[in-house]
Amino acid sequence: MRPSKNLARTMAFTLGLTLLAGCQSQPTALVATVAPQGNALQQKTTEWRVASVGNRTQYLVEFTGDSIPKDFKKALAQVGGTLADSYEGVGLATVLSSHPDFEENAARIAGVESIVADRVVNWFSADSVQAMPVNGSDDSQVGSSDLTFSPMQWGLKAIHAPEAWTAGATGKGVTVAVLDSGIDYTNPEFAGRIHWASRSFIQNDGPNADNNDVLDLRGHGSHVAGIIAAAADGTGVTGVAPHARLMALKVNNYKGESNFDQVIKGIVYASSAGADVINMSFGARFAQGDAAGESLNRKMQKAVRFAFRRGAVVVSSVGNERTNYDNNTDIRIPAMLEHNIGVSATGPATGTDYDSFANFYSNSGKRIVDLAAPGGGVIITPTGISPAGFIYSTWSNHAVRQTVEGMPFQPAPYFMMAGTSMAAPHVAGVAALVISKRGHFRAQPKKVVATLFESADDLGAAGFDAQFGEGRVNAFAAVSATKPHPGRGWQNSVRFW
Ligand SMILES: [Ca+2]
Ligand SMILES: [Ca+2]
Ligand SMILES: [Ca+2]
Repeated sequence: MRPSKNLARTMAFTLGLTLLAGCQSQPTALVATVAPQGNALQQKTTEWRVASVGNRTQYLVEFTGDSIPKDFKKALAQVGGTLADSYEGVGLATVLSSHPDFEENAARIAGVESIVADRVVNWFSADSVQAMPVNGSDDSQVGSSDLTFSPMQWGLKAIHAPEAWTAGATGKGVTVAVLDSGIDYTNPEFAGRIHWASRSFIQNDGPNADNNDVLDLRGHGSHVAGIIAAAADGTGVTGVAPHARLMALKVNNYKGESNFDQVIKGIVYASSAGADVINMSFGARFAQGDAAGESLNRKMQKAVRFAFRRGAVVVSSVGNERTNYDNNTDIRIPAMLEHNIGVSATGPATGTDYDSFANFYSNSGKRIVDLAAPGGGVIITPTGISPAGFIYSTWSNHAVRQTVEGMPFQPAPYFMMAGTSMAAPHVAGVAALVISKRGHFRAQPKKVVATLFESADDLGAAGFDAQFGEGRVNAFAAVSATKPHPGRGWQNSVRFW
């Protein structure tokens, strides 16, 4: 077991700036964190502790098939275990035991493929960066007194979202599940579009929290949700798919922590409750040779494969450690999972080039990256870092005040950030646009993915490459694609992802 005392000190993104409520155009806090130079981040794996309930250890069981063997509960009791949850059709179960030989004995139960102790991780910890206060914000660029930040939303322009809206694709009728820290549903940006099946899988989240509440006590989930579907109402920000419905599934607490079971529950629940798209802007990294880490990866893979079979398009961020995963054999979850679109980040290095690879922080590697999307860039000016490179979105008015890597977190309706956490929801939003425009693509993730891949704008090295994958997602081209690839058809035109 590894120490957990540092789990809460890390963060999900590389840069941030708060726009406080009621402060009009004057941001009262401008704090950015910048990745250290060199390779300091590259050896970092995610800290963890074994998941437990009271004095019982929590285990994840994988079955040889997708169903639960009929006598499993009884066999479990015989070796000192209790069934906590089972996922029929997925082939997974969560069990508890305090018996010292439980893992060994349970592995011998008929139908059990493998069993592993669950881990609590901080899903944002691999993104840990060094904090640095930055002065010299250009207030004239930070929106106007009516809190309209649309001129700052370069990401929407970069992916040609406005042209997609004009073409009639707005995400209407599509549900996007946001697996994250919850959503601040009190923000008018989400009014009337939070799915009734939204649900929390986190207990005791922060001070005074209602256990069943999906209210976002961190802000990260609300930022992701706003990128996907903030209202096109003339104020604040606009999402990529402003008419999409959001299923808020809280699987990370306000510190960013949870166990694998909670994330698996979120994936299985989302796909069972009818989510068309699932966004996961978080991740964990385990070293090659970490057999339990590899086993947890396989459990998560079963859940993602189930989501695929149920018709959901699964999207995740590839992480902010500035690491090329083609140069290592580490386990990156969920980015490396099959049937999951791994998204790297682009960001402006100057005022107008929106398509630079975000080499300040974005991971790369053909085995994790499928597509690239705006995540935010670092524009260095004589007076500091310009806010023009960030991604603007909603935050949470209920965020718990905490200091993460020297950066103060506080309640706010809007926030600007950078990271692959911001890139993935741009792709999730475009997937929602494609599904809304082409109703017959609903529940056919392969066709949606083929469309996203084939319509992406190729960047960097010609064709599929380690930084941009198939290229930077293009919303207008994606919703305009009307035919399968000539001679190949939808089913064969997509690279296995
Ligand atoms: Ca808005
Ligand atoms: Ca390329
Ligand atoms: Ca993939």
